[in-house]
Amino acid sequence: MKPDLFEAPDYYQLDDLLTEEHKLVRSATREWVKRDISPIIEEYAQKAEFPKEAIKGLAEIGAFGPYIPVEYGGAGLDQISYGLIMQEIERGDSGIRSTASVQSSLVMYPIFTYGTEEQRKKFLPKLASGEFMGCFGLTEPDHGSNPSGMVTNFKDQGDHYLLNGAKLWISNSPFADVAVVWAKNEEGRIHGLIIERGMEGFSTPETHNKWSLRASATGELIFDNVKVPKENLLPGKNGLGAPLGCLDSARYGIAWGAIGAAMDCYDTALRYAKERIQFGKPIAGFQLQQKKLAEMITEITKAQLLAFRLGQLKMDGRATTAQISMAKRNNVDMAIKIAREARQMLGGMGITGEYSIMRHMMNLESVITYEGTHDIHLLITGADITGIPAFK
Ligand code: TGC
Ligand code: FAD
Repeated sequence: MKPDLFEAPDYYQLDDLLTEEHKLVRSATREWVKRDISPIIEEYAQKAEFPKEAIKGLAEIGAFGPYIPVEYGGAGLDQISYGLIMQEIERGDSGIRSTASVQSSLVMYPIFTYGTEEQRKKFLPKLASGEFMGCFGLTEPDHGSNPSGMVTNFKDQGDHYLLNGAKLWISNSPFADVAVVWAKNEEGRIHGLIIERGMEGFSTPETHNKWSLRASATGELIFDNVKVPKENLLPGKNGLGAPLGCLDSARYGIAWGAIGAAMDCYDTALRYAKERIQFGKPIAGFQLQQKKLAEMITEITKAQLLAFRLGQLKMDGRATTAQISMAKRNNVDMAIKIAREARQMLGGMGITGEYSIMRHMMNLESVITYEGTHDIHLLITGADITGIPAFK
């Protein structure tokens, strides 16, 4: 792969709106990605393997629980810093960002928000340091967009619960030490349970043959009469709103992350277009190529503004689920379109692993699907503005 010469576009001088802490957090993450991810990521994506050596670095830059308080091992940062970390990591690779998203928003967030003090103390510091890796089990083979139909269930056996069922498409499951799993009790109410590796009847087979997110490990969670200690139930919230609350946090991170992937594609295409000579001049001098580049920077700038304002709303406690949906949907769509255009600008070279664009493009096919598909997010906006849910 070519050396990482990334220069971040900031067409509307958004840096003026960032604090010194935001800039420090961003530059630490950017430097780590350049040093530790860019040189290795193509090889790991080609061999479809998660680079486990990235775990230590992710913990050190504060990517595991950026906004979790310091007393529980988190970085104690604000929501804009969290977004910037996700942006910079996804600039390197969506799969690495996925690992950080899952650990922070889908494992640490529910334990912090819905867990007991004992659960927080037991799990959060180890998750923040990367000693424990986590995964989040909501999706099932027959219930993806419609998680309320889930069939995974647990029964009260007096001194423990008995868990049965299966989850599919679970990021990090093949190597996770703990899984936050959503299952129905005997009354059909959804609860979160912390499942630990080693519990009898719990297995995590890996899903192979992915053309997307190849540097992220994806798998199943299978529960065959798993005895779960009662203290592993998350007591703070139940019902579908509990997992959906975690998704709000993860989707917010993805809205920022997708900007990173788009910036990398734009920056690569711009540099290539200025250097590549055809018909006696750089291809950047042709109007058709300029149209692509001009549209890319316009869309990136709009996405940056959307994410920044959403971050402000989130810090004020005013960001709604529908606002987060809009940003996730818009920014991932923006990124995938830019990746496709940028790929074409590199001609044949664009399909090789010498450049990051094709990898981003394929990764974004997962990002546009997980955490709510493109169409589900449109329906969330539709329901919000009309007051009429059209899901069913
Ligand atoms: P609906 O009737 O709308 O809501 C059920 C209950 O939940 C409440 N609620 C929320 N609460 C907190 N936060 C939110 N964001 C909430 N959204 C809704 C709601 O008020 C209601 O409460 P109550 O008390 O009345 O029961 O539910 P629905 O069944 O109609 O579904 C709505 C729909 C389709 C939008 C929802 O199910 C959905 O978002 N589906 C998409 C599924 C999804 O996103 N799955 C993601 C799986 S995790 C993943 O992909 C990780 S990828 C990891 C990586 O980054 O690698
Ligand atoms: P389906 O729900 O079957 O949807 C198929 C198509 O139908 C989609 O285009 C969808 O938009 C459309 N559709 C569905 N319902 C409607 C409707 N009402 N109206 C109009 N169109 C509709 N899940 C987890 O729980 N944890 C994870 O860590 C996780 N990681 C993932 C990693 C990867 C790489 C991938 C690909 C997925 C991951 N997922 C995870 C699962 C992901 O959230 C689901 O794939 C996603 O929610 C869609 O569910 P589905 O694949 O079952 O598609």
